Amino acid sequence: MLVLSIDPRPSESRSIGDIVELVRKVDGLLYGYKIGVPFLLKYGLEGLAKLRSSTSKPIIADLKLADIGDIMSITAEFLASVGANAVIAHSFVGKRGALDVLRDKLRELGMDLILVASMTHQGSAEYIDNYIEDFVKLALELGAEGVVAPATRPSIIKSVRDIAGNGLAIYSPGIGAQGAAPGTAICHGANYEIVGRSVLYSDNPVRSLLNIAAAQREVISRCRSS
Ligand code: BMP
Repeated sequence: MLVLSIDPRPSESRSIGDIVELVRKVDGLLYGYKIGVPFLLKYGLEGLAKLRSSTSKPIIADLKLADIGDIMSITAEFLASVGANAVIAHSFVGKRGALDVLRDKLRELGMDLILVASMTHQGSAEYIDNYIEDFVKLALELGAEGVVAPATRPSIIKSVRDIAGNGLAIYSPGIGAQGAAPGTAICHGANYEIVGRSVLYSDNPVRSLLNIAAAQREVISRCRSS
């Protein structure tokens, strides 16, 4: 139920080979991986291809696309060419000429669409959070696989789950570096918790991930038995 977000810094001393080695060690603890702009700037599409060949787990390309449909579709083709399984896009660009076009392209490519319903940072309340219900309904209408909702604000996850029913997976970032405790988002209705820097940037990423996975299991078993 954990997704590892691989967001290297520019000063990252690890090569993509080192990342692949880490992936081999932690693969069994994870549902999948999430990469974004920092990964592509650091390791390129070739790096993504290497990540692909090191795991059979889902790889989510989190570029938070927000463009016209044709251009988002071209981006999706690049990502599909190296085996990414899903793409995250912003909901606010709307359906017609944007997300409907992307959705059709992703279907053709055999990839999933994940839309942003709400975000972890405080500024999400300034604009995005006024439209959570619309965004979740849009995700359902488009046949998206899932939405992103913040582990930092579990009550939002609960309302997203209420609107989505079982129609969407909920991916929830914010564990660790942004302060959310492992397991909390899942106890509020999320399917997957996303963790990045508190694992990747720690002195011992494998141990950090093991600790987070154990904490997640404990919190989930407590909330499920209460
Ligand atoms: P970290 O655990 O290092 O805070 O990483 C969280 C990851 O989730 C980052 O890749 C970030 O881009 C992403 N994310 C987020 O933090 N908040 C959101 O609302 C949506 C995200 O995709």
